[in-house]
Amino acid sequence: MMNITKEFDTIAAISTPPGEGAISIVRLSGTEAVKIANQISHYQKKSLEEVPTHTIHYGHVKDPETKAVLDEVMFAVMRAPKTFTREDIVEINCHGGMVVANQILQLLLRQGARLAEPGEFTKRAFLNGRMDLSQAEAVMDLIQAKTDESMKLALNQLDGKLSHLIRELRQKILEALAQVEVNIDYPEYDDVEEMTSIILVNKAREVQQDVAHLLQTSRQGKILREGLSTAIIGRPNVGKSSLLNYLLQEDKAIVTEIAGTTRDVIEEYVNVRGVPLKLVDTAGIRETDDVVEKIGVERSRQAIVDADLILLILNQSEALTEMDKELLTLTKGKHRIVLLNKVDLPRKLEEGLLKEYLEEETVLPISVISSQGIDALEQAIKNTFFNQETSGKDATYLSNSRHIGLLEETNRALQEVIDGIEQEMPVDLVQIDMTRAWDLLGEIIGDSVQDELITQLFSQFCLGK
Ligand SMILES: Nc1nc2c(ncn2[C@@H]2O[C@H](COP(=O)(O)OP(=O)(O)OP(=O)(O)O)[C@@H](O)[C@H]2O)c(=O)[nH]1
Ligand SMILES: [Mg+2]
Repeated sequence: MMNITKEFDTIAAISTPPGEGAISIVRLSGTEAVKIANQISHYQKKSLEEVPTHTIHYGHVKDPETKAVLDEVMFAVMRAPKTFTREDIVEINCHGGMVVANQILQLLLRQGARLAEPGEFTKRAFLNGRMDLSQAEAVMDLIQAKTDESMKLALNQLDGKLSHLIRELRQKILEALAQVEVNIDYPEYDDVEEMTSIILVNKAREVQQDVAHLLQTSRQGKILREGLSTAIIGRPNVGKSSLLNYLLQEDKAIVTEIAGTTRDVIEEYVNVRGVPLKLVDTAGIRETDDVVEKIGVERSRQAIVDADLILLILNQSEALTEMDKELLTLTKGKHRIVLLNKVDLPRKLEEGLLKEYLEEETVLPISVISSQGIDALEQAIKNTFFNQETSGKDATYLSNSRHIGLLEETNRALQEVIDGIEQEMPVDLVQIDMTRAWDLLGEIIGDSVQDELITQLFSQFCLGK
């Protein structure tokens, strides 16, 4: 990790999202940041170059050429190194709306700043040793976080929890490798080869266990990040779209008493008790000659295949139909919750008949119209994935697919160490795999990554971050 702040040119960007807002922030970072900001400031008391660091100042932005005043603003001046990028930073809080912010940005560019690339501020924070790669990725996750839980997860990572764990694992591997070197250099004992093998295999097993444990958390982590893909399935008219609307608390999907209302899948994100769901409303599944509906039905069947969780709706005010039975069979073995909707109406569904198709899943009587049973449904959704109360605070969930991929590779490299020793391969060959495991872990925190990867990763950020 580099500790010395490098000298880069001064970059500028609008850091707030495009669109309407009370304020926008234009940010500058680099050695010339304060100087450039000062050139466009009309600030009565003194020059921005003389103000103490980490202070905020009321003033105006003025075009140095035309002398026209553009906006009334606040200048926040933060000197290196205690800043996000470890460089000098000036943030100009101007009035909301893109016009003003853009004009200020143009002025800064004319004074010598360069337009920042997406993610370049965070990239500098990384290059200047302010954070490691997994922390930089957490910044991106934080921006994209869909729920409180995923935000906590990202914050944890930003805090360096994952990095800390990875460093510990690397340290363990390093110690084993060092021990091997010592043994090879000083072969005072006859059994040195055997001793070395034991050290390597034990360490490999130990680290492999930790890696496996981390990988186990990745399923939850991915859900927290990307949303649990949840398909609402059932024959026409059972109330699928009604349930989607209820959970979203808005009339997103069209609901009518006509069977076959929904023709295509509708996807929406919703947060149910901290679990982000990617909720998929589907066309009611039935035999149909209607061309459009037929395609919809085909997509519904695909949604069953793709879903992490299925909410299978039956209409309990009607007898079980052949299609219900087919759907019960089709979704068997998947994570599913069976919902008996319309309990506000008299029951016609035969309990005994239904039982034949059930396994251990949760079956809930609900009524979307009278809100009955929805609480229980929300709880059941939560329980399906978190057996106990989740606390983003002390959980280190792995959520980033790059990290997951690297840990899986690490796992394989460690397995090769173990297999190699068992097959009595020469120690120096086994050592190569052990070193590879160390390198792979290093890639997670950015200790051994190539430049292209870094460029590619940071380009996924939004502008101004
Ligand atoms: N009585 C009663 N009616 C309901 C309930 N839930 C939904 N409905 C009604 O059932 C009808 C069909 O609802 P939808 O939500 O459109 O059903 P769907 O499953 O999406 O139907 P398709 O899109 O045709 O597959 C509408 O008239 C709803 O008002 C309920 O809990 N009780
Ligand atoms: Mg519908």
